[in-house]
Amino acid sequence: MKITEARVIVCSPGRNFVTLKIVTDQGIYGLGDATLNGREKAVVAYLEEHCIPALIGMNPENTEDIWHYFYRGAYWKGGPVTMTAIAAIDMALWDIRGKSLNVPVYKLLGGKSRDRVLVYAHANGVSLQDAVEKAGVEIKKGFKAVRVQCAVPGVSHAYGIARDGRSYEPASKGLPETQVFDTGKYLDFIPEVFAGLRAAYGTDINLLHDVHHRCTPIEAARLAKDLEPFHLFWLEDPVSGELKEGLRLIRKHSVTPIAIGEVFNTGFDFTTLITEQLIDYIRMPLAHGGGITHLQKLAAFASFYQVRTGFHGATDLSPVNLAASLHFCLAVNNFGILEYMPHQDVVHEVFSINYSLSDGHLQISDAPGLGVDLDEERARKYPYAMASLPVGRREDGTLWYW
Ligand code: KDG
Ligand code: MG
Repeated sequence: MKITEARVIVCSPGRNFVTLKIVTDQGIYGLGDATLNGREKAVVAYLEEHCIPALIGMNPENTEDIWHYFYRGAYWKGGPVTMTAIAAIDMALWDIRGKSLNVPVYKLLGGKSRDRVLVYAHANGVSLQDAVEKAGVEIKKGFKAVRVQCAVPGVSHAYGIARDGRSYEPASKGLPETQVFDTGKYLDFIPEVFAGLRAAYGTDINLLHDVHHRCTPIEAARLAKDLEPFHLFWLEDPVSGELKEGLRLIRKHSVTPIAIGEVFNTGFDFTTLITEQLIDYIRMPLAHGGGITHLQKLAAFASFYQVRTGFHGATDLSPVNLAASLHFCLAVNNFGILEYMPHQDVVHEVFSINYSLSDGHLQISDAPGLGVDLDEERARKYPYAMASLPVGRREDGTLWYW
């Protein structure tokens, strides 16, 4: 088999998505998600200028060699743009492999380790009472796990909370908007939210919370310790991704499980965290972490240390990434949980999907390959529009983590 063509499709049904389509001489094509929220065009250029010309003529069955060609062969290894491009190539090649063998991708990754994939829903409250009620709505829908974010009294805008009652979407059109954060108020308030949730719903429901890189190590240690009585499923990104040593301080003070890595992009970002047992869940998604080929290795390595997967799955990752994640999560033994934020209906005008939700779990059909498709004609109706993630500032104006 030979790759005869590859093209990048950029569209914006409700939000921007970048998709790589690789076509073979046998008429089979594969899709890969190349969306990097707020930096979409950088990945488009990387793919079009540097990867696609080299892909033409390659045998798409050689996924391992092709992965190393684009990773090691580039000399400039790692980074979100490079690794998103490599991930899209890798995902598309696994899609082709599944289609050419007429099997769903999970059967090529070891078959089913479980029947369905546990996902977590989102509850974003504008007040403590609203957060408790919103979590209740998700629990009623059948979710077994809910991530809860809450606006902090006295802080003008908090991470995860949509301003106008719409569902939360991380990026907004144009240049970044500014959000303000006050660590002291946040640290005092969040334990109250989880006390309220446990009082309302007891201990059966799995609760998660995303700190979104905003605490210093000692602040994060305090939060993890204060949240201990409420037995979170995980506390996510308690410190910034660059400050990996900060996780040591958290571990010294608390047994709250820790998830990190939605902004990491290679397995090398995780090796010390895993061998030192500083984390419990890997957040790096297939789409930003080099795809199935690389995450398979990281998951296998993590399994020796009983660290599990908990992939990022916000709406800025396309249905192609979600389908690939479902195949992966069905197959891998050390799966933990998968984030699930439903895409707007308009997304499914462009992407046809083969997964469905019931009882707090996602299931995927046995369609060959990844099983999702993209209608290029409909995609053209939704042209790219620049959008950005917010920037964070402290109340005195100092630029801070978002
Ligand atoms: O693109 C960035 C968003 O997906 C991210 O901010 C969402 O933190 C996030 C999460 O956990 O889903
Ligand atoms: Mg997050």
